[in-house]
Amino acid sequence: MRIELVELVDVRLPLVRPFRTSVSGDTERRTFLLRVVTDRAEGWAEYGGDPEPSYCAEFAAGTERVLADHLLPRITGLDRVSAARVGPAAAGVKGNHLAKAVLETAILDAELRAHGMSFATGLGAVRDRVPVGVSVGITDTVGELLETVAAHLDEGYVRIKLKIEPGWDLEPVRAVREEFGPDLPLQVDANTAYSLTDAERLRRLDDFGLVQIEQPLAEDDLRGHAELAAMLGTPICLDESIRSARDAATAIALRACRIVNVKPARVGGYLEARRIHDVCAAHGIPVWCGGMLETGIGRAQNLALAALPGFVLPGDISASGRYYAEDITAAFELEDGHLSVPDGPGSGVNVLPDALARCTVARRVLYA
Ligand code: OSB
Ligand code: MG
Repeated sequence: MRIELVELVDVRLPLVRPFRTSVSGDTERRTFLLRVVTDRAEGWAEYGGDPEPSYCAEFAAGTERVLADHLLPRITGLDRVSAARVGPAAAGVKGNHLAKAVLETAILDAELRAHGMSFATGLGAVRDRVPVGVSVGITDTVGELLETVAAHLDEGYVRIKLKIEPGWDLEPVRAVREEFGPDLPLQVDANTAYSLTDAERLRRLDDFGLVQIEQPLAEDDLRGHAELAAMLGTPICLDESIRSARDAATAIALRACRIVNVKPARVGGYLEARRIHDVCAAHGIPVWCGGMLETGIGRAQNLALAALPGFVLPGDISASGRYYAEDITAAFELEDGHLSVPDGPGSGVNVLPDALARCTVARRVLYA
């Protein structure tokens, strides 16, 4: 397989409701899609980041430079390109996992399509449908939060994740727990908003029977997470801190987490995501698939990952309608709290040209 063309498509999709976290507040998703045309097939992937370096250090404009100036020159010359060859060929470029992920994933999509194989089969999926949860942003009032959670439970979601930050933690969590009862699988995500001096406050979350508390401390603070873990009854899950299978091995050895959120974008792609799954499975650490408000492209690929055997907790992979009134692929619908894992070639979904045109801001050829 040889690369013939790489095109970047800037898109803007309005969110059906604003999504606020401890680090960002968005009313629309602004990202880009990468289209890689090879001599065998065409592949698509979606950038997992934002225009701002708020979730992690990477951001869209910087990623485009990295792709154009540093990654593509190392990959487009290969006469036998494959997803597995991207990592070794790109090893001279430090970091930039989101950039590497979008490129490797578009190539993987093309490669699988060339073989008529689905992401699910290629990655080793063992399920045809997966139970899913929903990540609920910070709202202006507790009343608004309760209404939002009630609506999601009516839709059938099997677990609820609440975004928290200092000042929006004990009160909303208590209110949701009291309103919806002790059996609701409930968890929280702080996106790094706390420090160890908040340990006493975080320990009070133990009263609410949470499944996990996700990324309470800074992304580079594994030691702090280990100390905090020793003080909390609630299991700690790491998101931002885990950038590789080696990070997962280190965090597990340090007892910094008992659960891992796997996001392919954050770790450099689906191949490293699977290696993290394998390391965690070997240690008896449950994993689940995180989300970055993906369009149908990334959602389809994440569903395949979430169908691997070690993904034993419901992921942040909600139905299309939780995010977008109009997606750029056919919509994913919730059925009895589950989403179906696509089984067509590659991601199993195709970009709808008219829908894509409506949300496209610009297109640029990065390599031809
Ligand atoms: O920390 O998990 C996160 C969205 C954007 C950036 C970071 C996170 C999230 C979510 C939403 O929690 C998950 C989703 O439904 O896509
Ligand atoms: Mg998170």
